[in-house]
Amino acid sequence: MIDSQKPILSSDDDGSDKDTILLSAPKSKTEKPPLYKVMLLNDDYTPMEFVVYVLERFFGINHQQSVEIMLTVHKKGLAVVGVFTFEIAETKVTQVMDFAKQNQHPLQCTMEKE
Ligand code: TYC
Repeated sequence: MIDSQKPILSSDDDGSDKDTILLSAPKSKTEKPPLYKVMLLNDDYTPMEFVVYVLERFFGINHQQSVEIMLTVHKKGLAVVGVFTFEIAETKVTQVMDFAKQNQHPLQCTMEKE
């Protein structure tokens, strides 16, 4: 048999799996980042117009949709107002909470992993 046709066998390549190494699949560079839902919670004191303004100013939602979302929170207790990457979600929550505090409203804004 000519050399180039010889099967290449290492010393422990005996068909057992004692020398098997399991590799995890490499992470794709196009993998999506985890996403976070930002939610507004209802309370009995924050004025409806203030919540509408918050949705317009911090979430870029138009007036009509902001009214609808505010009413959903008012009736159901909470609503998702946007989905963002961690840093952006955290920034929105901080901006809303700071703005509510400045205006002495008890409005609560939270985030949760999707
Ligand atoms: N429930 C409030 C009221 O009757 C309105 C409100 C809506 C408060 C949404 C908070 O996230 C909220 N004035």
